[in-house]
Amino acid sequence: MDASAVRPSERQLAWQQQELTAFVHFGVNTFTDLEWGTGLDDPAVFDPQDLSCDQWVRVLVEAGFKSVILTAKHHDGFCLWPTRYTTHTIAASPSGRDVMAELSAACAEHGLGLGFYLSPADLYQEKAPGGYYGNESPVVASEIQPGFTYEVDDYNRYYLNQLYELLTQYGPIVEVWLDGANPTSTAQEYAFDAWFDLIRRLAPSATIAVGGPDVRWVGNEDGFARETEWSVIPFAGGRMVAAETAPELAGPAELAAADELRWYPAEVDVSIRPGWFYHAAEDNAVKSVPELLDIYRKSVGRNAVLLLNIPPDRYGRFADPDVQALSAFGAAVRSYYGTAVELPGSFNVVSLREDIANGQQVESFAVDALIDGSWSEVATGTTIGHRRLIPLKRSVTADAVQVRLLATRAPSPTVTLTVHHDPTIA
Ligand code: FUL
Repeated sequence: MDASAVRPSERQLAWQQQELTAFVHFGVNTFTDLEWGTGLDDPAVFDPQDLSCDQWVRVLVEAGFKSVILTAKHHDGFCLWPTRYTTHTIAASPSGRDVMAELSAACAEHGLGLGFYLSPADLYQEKAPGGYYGNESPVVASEIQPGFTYEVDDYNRYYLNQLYELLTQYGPIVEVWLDGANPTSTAQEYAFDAWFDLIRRLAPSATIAVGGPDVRWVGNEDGFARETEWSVIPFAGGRMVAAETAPELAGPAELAAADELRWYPAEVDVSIRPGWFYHAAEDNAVKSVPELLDIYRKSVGRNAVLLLNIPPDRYGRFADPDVQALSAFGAAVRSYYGTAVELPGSFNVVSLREDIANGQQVESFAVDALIDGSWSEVATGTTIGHRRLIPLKRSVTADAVQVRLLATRAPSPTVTLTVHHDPTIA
């Protein structure tokens, strides 16, 4: 197998080029102060008095985000759109406002991509009388819509119906996020093949992330990718050779054990606050700009996409500390990482990029700086991929820089080197 020959699909390439995507966790938990709802939460608690998806989207666009993924349904099963298939939705809440529709309109107006999280685990369907989750119903031919017939049980029919609504009623969808967590151990098979088929047919350019074939979970929720982060991933028997959380996914041992290689890039999901949902008690724990920039270097700067969660508060708005942090983070990214230092000059970050349309080829590299007439090595690293950012121990003043490719999978890949100054690095 030739790892140098593996290429991203068009949808994976477009996804990676976004670099910054936003997550929005919003739902009954916002009002009950929980991270995981019970499933029997009263829809009446969902009562944002000043809901403004427009505010979320304006803040995100200004901060440089390219798309947003809403928890249309979290594990508790409460739906933020008025689905026809359960009454456990915003339609039973005091305002009845369709959050998916309002977010979709704001995204269309401001040019932000829209994605959704539709939790496979569903505690309402598991616990409510007559619920479908784990009800041991038979697998039967089920017509979701004309032309969309699948052999599935009750819960998978419910899930496919909801996917159909979300993919057809809210404009173009760029990413579908299939979380793997399950708060209980109730047995329920997921008909992934049917789900993926429906998503591909209704939204061919949408990535199917985390539980899906296009984008993999990086393996932690703390905001960092690996120092060596490959997008070319070894598979055997249809599964990744190493666990998603393993320290190494695509080293020589994993490659040797593979019967297939796939382009399967990493996404780094992390929250701007300790929790995924809003809790007033965490208003003082919003990540600072230096922390966010550290996450940026360790995610976008390690060949991943950053999926940063910003949870709206009980009014239905991003809270002030989050707005301030996001706006300062966006300005810092533009100024420190969007603009290169011209040499001669001083810098404390080196940035390398491979053109991943041609695959991921660099296995190791070194960067040298021309200081007072002689070259000295200032940074070394392994993989590059879409972008690699390496902070230096101290600032360097140089006349020129050069990259040396020490090991590559294909001859002479094109690598772009720039240098940057980030004053927040201690
Ligand atoms: C996890 C979930 O259990 C959390 O509540 C959150 O949604 C996170 C992004 O994924 O698996």
